[in-house]
Amino acid sequence: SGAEAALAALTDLTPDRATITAQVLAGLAQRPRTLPSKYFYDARGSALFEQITRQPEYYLTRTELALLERELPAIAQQVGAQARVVEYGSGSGRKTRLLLRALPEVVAYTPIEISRAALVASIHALAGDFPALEMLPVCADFTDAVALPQPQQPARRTLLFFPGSTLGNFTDGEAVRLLRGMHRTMGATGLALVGIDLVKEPARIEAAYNDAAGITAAFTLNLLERLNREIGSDFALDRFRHRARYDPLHERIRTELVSEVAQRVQVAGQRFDFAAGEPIQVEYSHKYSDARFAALAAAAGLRVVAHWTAQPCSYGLRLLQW
Ligand code: AVJ
Repeated sequence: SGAEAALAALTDLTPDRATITAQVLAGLAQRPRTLPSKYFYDARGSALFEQITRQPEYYLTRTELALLERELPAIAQQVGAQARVVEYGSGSGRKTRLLLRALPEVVAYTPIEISRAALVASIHALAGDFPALEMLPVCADFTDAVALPQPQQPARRTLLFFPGSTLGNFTDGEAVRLLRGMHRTMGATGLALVGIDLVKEPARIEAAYNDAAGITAAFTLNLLERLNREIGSDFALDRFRHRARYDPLHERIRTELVSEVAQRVQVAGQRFDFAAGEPIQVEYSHKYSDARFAALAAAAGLRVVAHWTAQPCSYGLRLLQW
């Protein structure tokens, strides 16, 4: 079947235990201490994220899906036929399905996803809908330089799809580095379609990261559970709590795990002492203005060639070119 062929072609560069351990130890040695948000996405983390996208407060996903549905004919016109689609952080593949349906004669699809469980599930789902499509999946951290598998048929251009405001999880310096990498991946004739959450009423943003059902809190705490299981740490899950606050100066949500008591944690044989109330910085979710986003793109040698914006929960799709 299509799914079997795709899974046989899977490039597996899943971060291993040594890589995760080294990055976690480096983050915990910093002040303030940090943990990488990319490690939220184990099988349970990806499932919790899907649940977040269905919470009433989390406006991002439903706004972006509606915007995509509305603007895909215009996007398809810009991209043209016989594109190779590369997606960063493909997750469940829900948005991919809309895109692949709208683009004419897609040559191949390469999802790059850090969660192997999410990647395999999305391949099964997409293979059913697009039986003739060549899928070349890559399980990897897309911030690493990854050599992408080449399609059998030549493509007219590469479309790099980076939805979900995942760019917002990176600081400006990291975002520029990532956009430069995308620029290299898509080449001179390529395009990038990037989804970004836009600045808006802070209360609305804060609510999205503090849903009443507590799914986001469970998602954040799952990071500690994952590390306990995979790298041999002993974080006490009932002694850290999720905190997400909007920082208007940097126009971003800052998500932290706050140590509720003074405590010692062992991580891969090293000891870390936490004071009562001490936070671990785990995630940023930047909210962009048009000017700020255009400046990031420009710093990476890219320019915004088309933009589409949804209201009232303002959210944008931007098409970038060399
Ligand atoms: C993965 C970027 C879409 O930052 O909004 C959701 C991750 N974190 N709730 C975001 C997330 C907490 C999310 N993205």
